[in-house]
Amino acid sequence: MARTGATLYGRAGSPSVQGVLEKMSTEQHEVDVVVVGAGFAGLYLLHRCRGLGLSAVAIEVGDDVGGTWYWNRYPGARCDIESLEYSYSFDPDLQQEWQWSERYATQPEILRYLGHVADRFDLRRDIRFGTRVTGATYDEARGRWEVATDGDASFDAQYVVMATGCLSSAMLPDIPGRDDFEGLSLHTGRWPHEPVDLTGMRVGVIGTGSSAIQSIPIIAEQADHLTVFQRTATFAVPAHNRSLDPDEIAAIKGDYDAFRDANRQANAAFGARVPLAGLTMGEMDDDDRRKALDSAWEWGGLPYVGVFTDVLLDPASNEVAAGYVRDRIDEIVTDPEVAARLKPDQVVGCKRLCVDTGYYATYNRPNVSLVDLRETPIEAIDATGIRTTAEHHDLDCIVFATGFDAMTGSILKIDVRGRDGRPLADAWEAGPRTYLGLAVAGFPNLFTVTGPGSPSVLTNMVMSIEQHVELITDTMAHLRDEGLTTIEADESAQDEWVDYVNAVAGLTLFPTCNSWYLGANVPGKTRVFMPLPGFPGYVQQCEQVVADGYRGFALT
Ligand code: NA7
Repeated sequence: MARTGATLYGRAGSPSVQGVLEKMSTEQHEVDVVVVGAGFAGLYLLHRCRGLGLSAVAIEVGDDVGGTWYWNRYPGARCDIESLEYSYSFDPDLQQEWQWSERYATQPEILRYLGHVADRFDLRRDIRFGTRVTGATYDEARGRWEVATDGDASFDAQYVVMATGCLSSAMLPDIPGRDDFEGLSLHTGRWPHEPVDLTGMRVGVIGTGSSAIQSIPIIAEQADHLTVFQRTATFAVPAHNRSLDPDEIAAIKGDYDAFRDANRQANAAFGARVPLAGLTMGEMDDDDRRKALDSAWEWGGLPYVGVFTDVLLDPASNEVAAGYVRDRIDEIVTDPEVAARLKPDQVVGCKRLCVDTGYYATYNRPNVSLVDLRETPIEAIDATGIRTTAEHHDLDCIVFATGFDAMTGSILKIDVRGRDGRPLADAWEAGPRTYLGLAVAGFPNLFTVTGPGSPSVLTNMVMSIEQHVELITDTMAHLRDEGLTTIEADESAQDEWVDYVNAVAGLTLFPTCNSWYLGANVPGKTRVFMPLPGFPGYVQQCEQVVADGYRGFALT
């Protein structure tokens, strides 16, 4: 079979310094708000700013809207939150008119949806596509941000809002010889836009997180042979994806507001209609536990970790939920040795649960093999494949399903400088520090949407994004109406918030494994549990902060 010799994962790499200098801003634009990114958050920010009479521009590296859904085009890419929930609620007409076709939307369908939103609200005219924000410097004398890009414009703005997404900075592992591979190298999070045909290829997939779990069954159907390189076995619960029933859609759309409100009251802002018992494991007898586990498995997907209310709090409860999945793996996978390797030994839900379609069954195919990197680690990649301590695997294609520098990666790629020219990278050296996941002391008028310290990735992101965008834009309007110009988090409020987030996380089992929630997947990244569990409580705290006259912020 032919080798392409192509290396596609570098597509969105940083421009050269020379390139930046040549393009150095010839035009400077004054706006009220610079929004970084044009995904779910960036689009809604533009719409809200416009509605409030604030001039805003969104700057987006991609050539179109979509954010993470623009880049993650790997085979099988789907959202793990149901489509009727993972969509904007801010416009009644929009949510009525858009027709989702499946229970879990595919990446192309979500991208079409975001394209529709951009057109419907005429947002594209305020988006600079194909442009990367390289720096943002706060000018204390003027109380304004100077925003530099790699394009032909720079911006002078009162506010900068990081709508950069939590999972947008793709991570390539530092494996010796990685760039020597002469076959096709792909990263799931930077998948090419043109179709990739893996037919007849010997494909290696590194990683077994959500992206791998979704793509492996499809790659296995195309490839001549698929070898999966697994470092940590993963828990996957079936999606039971299906076409949406028109009656089901009509029932939800008949009172969409009530459906949204119920979800906002749910701990993770989704799944309110899932028939879970709402009991701890200890409150059920063996029979009821078994029924609850069967029913959660049959329902499928992320709500599985709510099978008992204490799954993420009590190790004994967790072990029962985890053991059930391990038993299912034994039932699905025919080779007992392969089944044993596929069984995770960590806490279920500690790393984000995967939602699969035929993942474990894929290992019953004769053209699929599993390499356990705990037994035989990768030594190197070379021109023709991957060498582990046991053997060399000849490959035509390597798929890096190795994840992201989550939550902080994309923000810290930008040279953000606050008061006294202090880099954000310094302020966050010992891990990200924010107030409410929204603002950073020393960085006035800078906001982060679903930033570290907010519920973000532990929730339905669209609900969290809407809540943040509304809070941020209402705050800007409040300042304007009060004749104020600057808002900044107090250092002491921020310290208290960071301690609070750590304390809440410490009550859970989340800090017990090497997850991207903790930054543990990025070599050298400080281990800090970044998201805050619990959406409704967080929203109440934000509302109280505003009711108390923006407690914890200095408004000047
Ligand atoms: P994830 O969930 O971070 O998964 C990355 C996978 O890659 C995971 O299995 C890692 O193993 C593995 N990995 C990372 N580096 C290496 C190296 N050097 N060698 C071997 N294996 C490695 O990313 P995804 O893109 O799948 O999903 C991210 C989120 O997107 C997901 O949670 C959903 O919210 C959507 P590890 O577990 O670290 O041992």
